[in-house]
Amino acid sequence: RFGTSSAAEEVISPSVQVSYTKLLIDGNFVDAASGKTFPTRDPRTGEVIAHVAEGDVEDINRAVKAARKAFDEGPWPKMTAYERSRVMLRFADLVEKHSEELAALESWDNGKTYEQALTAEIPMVARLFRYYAGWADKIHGLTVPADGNYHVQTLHEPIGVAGQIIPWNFPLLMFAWKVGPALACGNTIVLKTAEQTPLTAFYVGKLFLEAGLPPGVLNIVSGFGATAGASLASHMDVDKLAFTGSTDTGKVILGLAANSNLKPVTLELGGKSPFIVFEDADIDKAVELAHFALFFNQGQCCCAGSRTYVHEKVYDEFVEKAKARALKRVVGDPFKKGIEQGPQVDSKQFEKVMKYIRSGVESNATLECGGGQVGDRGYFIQPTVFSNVKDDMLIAQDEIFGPVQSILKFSDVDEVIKRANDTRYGLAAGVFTKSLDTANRVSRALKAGTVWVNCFDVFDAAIPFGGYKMSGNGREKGIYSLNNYLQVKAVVTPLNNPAW
Ligand code: TXE
Repeated sequence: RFGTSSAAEEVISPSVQVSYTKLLIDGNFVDAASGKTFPTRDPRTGEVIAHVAEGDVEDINRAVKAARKAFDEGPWPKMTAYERSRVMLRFADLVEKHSEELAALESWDNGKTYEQALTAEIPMVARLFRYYAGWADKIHGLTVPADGNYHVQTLHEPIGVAGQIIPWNFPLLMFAWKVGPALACGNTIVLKTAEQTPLTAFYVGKLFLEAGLPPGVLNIVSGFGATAGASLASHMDVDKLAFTGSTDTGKVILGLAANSNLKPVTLELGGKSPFIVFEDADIDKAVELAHFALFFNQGQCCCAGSRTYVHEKVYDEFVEKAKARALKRVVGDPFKKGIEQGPQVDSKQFEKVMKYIRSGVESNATLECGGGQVGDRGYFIQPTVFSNVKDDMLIAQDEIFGPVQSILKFSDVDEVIKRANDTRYGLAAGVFTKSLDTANRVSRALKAGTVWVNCFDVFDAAIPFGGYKMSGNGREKGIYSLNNYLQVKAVVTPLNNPAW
């Protein structure tokens, strides 16, 4: 173990069984058409947790057909908005009722700590569905004062069958961000889970049926990206696609959508977010938040504060304290009390992070602490801190997606704004200062979808989230996400036309 915890041996999770491993299509759990399955593994050990149905083209076709029928024939889009919101509220209650099993399953499949899943993520899932249930009966168009003698109105209609492809870092939260607004607007859905973490989506799929969601409204297909994912992205009968994942895969998906039926695509992709500490900041707080901004969820956050810029006057003090904090970080079995960091999700991510650590060392950044594996099984990595990082180093440019903090030095405001923006990404940023003028100036100058001032990773169902530049397009959460799932129809009717 890296760091220590007095109570770290106490197991705090309930035992949980894997009850659902088949595709959810048209209200039934079914095998893949091919009969194939694939293993999902425990990141603590690499051992197989369960074999899960491996969806492919034929299964996506079946799921899209069910979603199409449920959309065209109802009852979902034809139910009153109030009835739809009631289903979503009942679902949120069921999520809360089953929160311990859900958190345990999420932790087992992903490696995140049980405590984090139980106290932060599952409650946010329930909150998000309640938030969007509240929107369901408040979505409406406008009357438009057009020239001429016409009555002009806009109707905000559901877009149809939504395809949704989600990643593995926050399996249930990503499910909620996608499914919540789509359902509130009256759409039907085919969702593909990430191959690393298929388990919890099936579980909540069952809860949705229990809540009264009609069959075919939400179809869940587990499987791989190049097969099931690509066939969803290129399907001619999918009306909209939402994706969260890597920038490279985002490009592929946009191409598939363009080359099929030009379905609109929203993308939430990678990031390399700056976390800027000015000389007047409360250094102890900034150290703690910079640590949290990077190491939270094993560093597997698209918005991780992965370029820590610190003013030269406080740089040495900051590095010393950041190193001390990382050395105290408790790494171990995510089911045990007091553990702050579990394993990376799989061997591929583990290898990727280790490769970047080697690259940091080779490019002569100073390795302050960490850099190695914890233990000899599973995918645990020591909390790692590099100082003297330069902008052109790979570790300052690429998304590492692991517990590796890179600390860079700056001297003035204009310089740090320029350097913070000098990246292909633009997802988030953090600004730490006691000066309102500096905070306002920098937050307006940064090209990022979210700027957190003297805080970080503050998420709320109502706050929009999304990227500038190659971090994606469109916004999720809040009122903004509704537009992704609506068509606007203008209806024009002549008034007092004698010919009629
Ligand atoms: O991502 P992919 P991977 C970043 C992070 C990570 C890297 C690689 O840097 O290290 O991406 O992770 C599906 N057509 N992020 O390989 O490939 C896939 O099955 C359709 C940041 O896991 O983007 C999964 O469901 N779908 C990110 C989803 O895309 C395809 C979160 C994500 O996988 C597909 C995750 C294809 N051709 C990784 N290929 C974030 N923004 O939070 C793959 N998929």
